[in-house]
Formats: sequence, structure tokens, C-alpha cells
Amino acid sequence: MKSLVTGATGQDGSYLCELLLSKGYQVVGLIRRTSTSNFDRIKHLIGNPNFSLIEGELSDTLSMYSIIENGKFDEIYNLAAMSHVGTSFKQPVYTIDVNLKGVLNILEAIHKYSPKTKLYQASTSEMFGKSNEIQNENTRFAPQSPYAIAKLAAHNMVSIYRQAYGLHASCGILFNHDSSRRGEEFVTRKITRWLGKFNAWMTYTSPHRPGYFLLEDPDYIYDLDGKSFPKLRLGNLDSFRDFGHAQNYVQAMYLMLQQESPDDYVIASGKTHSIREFLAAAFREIGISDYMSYVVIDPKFYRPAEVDFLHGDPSKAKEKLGWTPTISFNELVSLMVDSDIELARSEAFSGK
Ligand code: NAP
Ligand code: F7E
Repeated sequence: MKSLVTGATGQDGSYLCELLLSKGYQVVGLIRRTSTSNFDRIKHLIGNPNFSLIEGELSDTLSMYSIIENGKFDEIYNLAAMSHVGTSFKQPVYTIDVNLKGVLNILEAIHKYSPKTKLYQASTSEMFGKSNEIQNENTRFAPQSPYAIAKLAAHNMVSIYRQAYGLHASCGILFNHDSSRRGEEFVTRKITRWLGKFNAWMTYTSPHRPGYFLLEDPDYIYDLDGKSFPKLRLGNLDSFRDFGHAQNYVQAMYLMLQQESPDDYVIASGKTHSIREFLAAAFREIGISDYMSYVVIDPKFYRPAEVDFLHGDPSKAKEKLGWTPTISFNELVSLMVDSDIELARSEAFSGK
């Protein structure tokens, strides 16, 4: 079996490549040209004889046509995207180019040149947007951002190509999933990365004079030698998200393409937590309960339109795919904090 994974350098792409390689697949990862390399998440796969990389840009029709025509892939997992909701308000046209036109390029290429290739499309719970009920495959979509609008249009496009041309194309409506490989600009990782760095600062900066002042300055924490550390700046803490671990969620992507018929599935933990709860749980991991003394609420991180409540019902995926998540919310928080404590510790010793 040969698969193309777009977005191979991303959080999900890296876990999915590992999963497919473990199943004996030949995996080709699509990467875009960048001026500096960003292979951190997949560097351990480079050199594996079943793994290779190909350069391509999702929004460039000709490059996607030629990659798909020549690749003879059994499966394509389209994970590449402009994935940051906040950024999509600042770069709406680019977001449409990558997240909608990019998907259309893949659908057309499969339809024209490789109609037996199965497609997985990364849809998102953000498409539910304003909905304030528990969400499943039948819940009405009400997108609240350029990101969600592009993803919803792509989701509908997949459905059209499935009906009109009989493509085996499935969409996973995935709720938030995180890990130690999550991008640092997403709120979960922003919190755990800050905690790791703060922990290293406390432990290694002035080891002979432990202790710090919190209340002197609204923006900084000071140690007893007067050295400062910036507080954690966040936006809205009162939105709710349904969190899971990315390693569990890529299993669902794979399972969707092993089904006889294509379909759409909600992939979620079935539980919801506010960002505030994530924040509190993460600070508890390093023994701090008065977490708000370390946080500055900064309007810069508020969105022009917010998604207040996401809570998925993964019953269909459980029943039809036999998929169940194994990593709980508390385990996720703990894994992410531990990993970022270790990362900051190694950076402190390597002088970064
Ligand atoms: P991510 O870490 O941000 O990775 C995105 C990947 O897409 C990166 O490899 C990035 O390359 C690549 N990419 C971006 N623009 C591209 C372009 N124009 N051409 C080619 N490649 C491009 O995202 P993720 O968290 O793994 O998410 C994977 C997919 O699932 C995305 O489509 C996202 O929208 C969707 N999704 C994510 C979640 C979640 O909670 N994680 C939930 C629902 C849906 P660089 O490394 O070069 O930037
Ligand atoms: O925001 C709030 C923010 O950017 C979560 C992507 O993977 O999941 C992700 O999108 C919440 C929002 O993720 C900060 O306002 C507060 O309410 O971490 P996020 P997201 O928007 O849920 C979906 C399912 C995807 O499909 C996306 O690709 O946290 N928030 N303070 C903040 N968010 C950020 N980024 N930074 C803050 O400082």
C-alpha cells in the first residue's frame, strides 16, 4: 500500500506517517518549500526506506495534479492546512486558497487521474461554530471564522465529488486534539510550553536563592536577584473544547479509509472542558493552584468571533469504526506538561 500524507511536517501528519509505516505502508510525505527546514516532528522517520518526501504546494493546481497523477497512491490523507483559526481572520484569502482550493485541487486530480485512490479530508469541529448543543454528524453547521468557512466548503465539496463521481472520499470531523507535538501558538501548547520554561527558570536561574515575587509587576515575575520572567499572556479562557490526544485521532483517519464505503465521522472524546480548566489542570501539574496570578489577560488574543462551546458525540465512529480514544483529558495535560518540562530542562542545559 502506498499513501500520500499532506501536512507531513505537522502534528497529525507526523503521527499518521508513523502509524502507516508501522502497518507496512510506503509513505510519501508532502512538504512545502520553506527557507529553513522544519522537519522536527519527522526527523526520526528520515532514512526509513519506506518513507520519502515530495515537495508541493496545496494551492498550486499543477503541482498537485502532477504529484497525484504520477504517484499512483492507494490512499491520500489531506492534513495540510492553514490550521490556525485566529490567523484566518488576518489572512482570509490565503486560508481559502489552501483550505478550500487546495482540497479542490486534490479532488479534481483524483477524479481526473486516479479515481481509485481513497481520500481522507481533515474536516473540523470548528464547522459547528455557533451551535451550542452536543454535536454529531447531523448537527447543523454554523461556522464562525474564515478557517471554518473554508473547511466547511471543502467538506461539502468532498461530499459532492463522492456523490457525483463515486470517489471513496471521507471526512473526519475532528474535535481538538493535542500532544507534545502541538504547534506552540495553539492555546494548550502555549500554556504547557510556558510552564516548562517557567519551571526551568525557577529551578536553574538562581538555584541558590529560590523564590519569586508575583504581585510587584502586572506583566513580569521577579526572582530574589531581580531577574524577570514574563507572565503568560492569554485571551478568552471561557470557551469550551472537546480535547483528545492526536495519536488516538490519527487511528480514526486510517480506519475511515479501510471501510467499504466512504462516509463522514465525528471524532471526539465525548467530554468538554473550558480553556480555564485546562489552564488550572496544567498549573496543578507543577503544584500551583493560584494560576491567575501568573496569567495576563490580553485582548490581543481574543478572536473577532468566538466558538464558545464544542462537545462531540463520537457514537457513530465507535459503532462503525470500532474507534475509542484511550488518553483522557488529565492524562493529556500531564503528558504535555511533562514533555515541556523536559524540553525546557534540556534547552537550559544546552544554553538555548
Ligand atoms: P498543523 O500542525 O498546523 O500542520 C499543518 C500542516 O500543513 C503542516 O505540515 C504545514 O506545513 C502544512 N501546510 C500548511 N499550508 C500548506 C500548503 N499551502 N501546502 C502544503 N502544506 C501546507 O496542523 P494539525 O494540528 O496537524 O492538523 C492537521 C489537519 O487537521 C489540518 O488540516 C487542521 O486544519 C485539521 N484539524 C486539526 C485539529 C486539531 O485539533 N489539531 C482539529 C480538527 C481539524 P509547515 O510545517 O511547512 O507549516
Ligand atoms: O484556541 C482560546 C481561543 O487556537 C482554543 C485548531 O487545531 O482546533 C484548533 O482550533 C481556544 C479559543 O484552537 C488563547 O479563543 C485563549 O477559544 O488553541 P486554539 P482552536 O481555535 O480551538 C480546531 C478543532 C481546529 O480545527 C483548528 O485547526 O482558546 N484562547 N487564549 C487562545 N487561543 C490561542 N491560540 N492563543 C491564546 O493565547
